Amino acid sequence: MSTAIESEPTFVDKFPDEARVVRAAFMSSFFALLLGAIFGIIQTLHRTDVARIIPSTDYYTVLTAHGVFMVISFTIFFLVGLFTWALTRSLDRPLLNIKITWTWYGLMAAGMTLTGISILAGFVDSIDMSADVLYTFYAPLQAHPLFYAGLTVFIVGTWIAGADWFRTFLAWRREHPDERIPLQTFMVLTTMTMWYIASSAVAASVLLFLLPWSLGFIDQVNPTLTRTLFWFFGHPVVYFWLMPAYMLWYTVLPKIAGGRLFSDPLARVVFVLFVLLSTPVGIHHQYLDPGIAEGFKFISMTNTMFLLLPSLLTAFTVVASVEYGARKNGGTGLLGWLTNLPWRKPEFTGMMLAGLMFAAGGFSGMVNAGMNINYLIHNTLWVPGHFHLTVGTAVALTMMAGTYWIWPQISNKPIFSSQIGLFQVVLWFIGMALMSNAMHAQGLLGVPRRTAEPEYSGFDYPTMFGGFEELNIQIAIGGTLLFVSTVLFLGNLVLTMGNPTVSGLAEPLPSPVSGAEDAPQVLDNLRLWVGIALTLVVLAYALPIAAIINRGGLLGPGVGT
Ligand code: HAS
Ligand code: CU
Repeated sequence: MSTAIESEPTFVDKFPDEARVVRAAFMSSFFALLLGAIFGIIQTLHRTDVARIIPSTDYYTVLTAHGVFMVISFTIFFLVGLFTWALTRSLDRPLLNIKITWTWYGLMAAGMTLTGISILAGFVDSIDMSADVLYTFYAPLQAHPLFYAGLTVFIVGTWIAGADWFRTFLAWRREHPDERIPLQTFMVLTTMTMWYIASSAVAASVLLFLLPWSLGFIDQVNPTLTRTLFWFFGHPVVYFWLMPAYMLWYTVLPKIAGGRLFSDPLARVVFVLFVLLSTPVGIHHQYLDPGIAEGFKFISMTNTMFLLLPSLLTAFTVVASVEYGARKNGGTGLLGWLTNLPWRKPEFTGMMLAGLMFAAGGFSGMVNAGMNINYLIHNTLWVPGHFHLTVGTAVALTMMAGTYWIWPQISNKPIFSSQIGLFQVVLWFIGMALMSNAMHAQGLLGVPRRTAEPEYSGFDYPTMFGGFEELNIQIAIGGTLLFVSTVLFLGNLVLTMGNPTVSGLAEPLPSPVSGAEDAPQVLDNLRLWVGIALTLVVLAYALPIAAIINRGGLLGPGVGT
């Protein structure tokens, strides 16, 4: 009895209503992960010709389901859960109105259900509905209106979530006029600022063009325009996935390592740089689009190279913070300190392996970003290799590892098995090392992405070893390990939910070595950053979009012209 009173309260003890929302968001996220994983394994085995349980005509339905459930549903539901936790925790005050919080969660869940139904209906021949447009849903591919309507509702849900957090922050600001914005709240607010700017373009694309076109109100659209609006959103969305992982690396990982964050000001600089630079780079996905002049592509490339900076700063700060923890715990030597880290904890090892993989993913991103080398790898399997390291590992593995740490905080239930957790995160690492390396290599051999039958044997690379077939086997084995790892993660979590509640699980986060007081005030001036960010967006996009509309018309060139 007395220990329960003496021990520090966990998040759920302090904020039971918010904790319920966080758990609901995480469960939606993990349900999507399960669906995404099932389609993932079907697809890996199909493409590599190991097992074909679906007809190749269903391949794009599988690919769309895998992509949408993984990168729109799994990642973003996790984000809203994590941000709700982080904002409430770091402001140390409840959200303004929990009914509003449940409303945005409900909208997101309803929207994603509609979109999911429209995709899955593609498997049922008797239903005249399909949405095989892939997760990059631009024209000329067209989906059933339900797909776009569901996504719209989902995105509106995220907008209300952002408003909920901003309003709660403003209420806190009135109570604490002179305090610095707490770091986690700063991360939430800057990420949402970026999200509002980015998602405005996809909302325009869906509401002005794709939805009316799919409903039959307009006959045609300008594909280059919808592609450009998509990528205006499509690049920053990758940082929307990444920022929850960065939040965990900056604010939780140093604590697990036994130390403290090295520098709060540097973390703020990083998030501000993402607000400024995430959006005016989207054209780096369109280097091969004929409808955009080279000069605009060059500007996008230059901005992209600047955008490497915040991630390189992150590599430095996060590793320095982990090293600080290791040295505090007796670590010595140039690399000897690495042995003084809690490698047995899945939350630690998972995040570190995710970071290590991200270094490789960042390098393949640099290759993508170079205008001339991009021509070599664009539309090849290299690109899925790249994004399975970034979103598929840096983000996904960090989210799983983070769950091992955060779930006890939001439920008062200890993790069922840390050993299974450790095995699971290592399995993910091995599976992804095999799969993504082979994907990169096949990409360099010229194997295309997004095709059900990439059979190259008998052509240029017929050899079993050191060639296409061997790489295929690596992809199949890697993909299978990833599936097993996901099942272990979810199983462990379900068993955790069955654990009895206990007390004493609180893990308060320590303050950074160099704290907010060292950060220049200007960093917290969100209005200034929004102003500069919008200016950069206008500079990068006004002329290309004007040229696209000028040449192709708002709704395409029109029949006969
Ligand atoms: Fe990307 C395509 C360029 C980052 C996701 N990217 C994609 C696609 C996706 C995606 C999904 O320029 C495919 C879209 C489609 O379907 O067509 N990407 C970049 C660049 C970066 C980058 C320059 N991408 C990401 C992130 C993603 C993501 C992050 C998801 C979360 N990407 C491109 C380009 C294309 C592209 C072109 C188009 C390709 C084409 O032609 O289609 C940079 O942001 C990367 C910066 C990262 C680093 C690494 C820093 C290292 C760190 C590790 C720290 C270590 C720790 C642990 C913590 C510079 C931070 C240490 C451990 C120890 C044991 C010591
Ligand atoms: Cu990009």
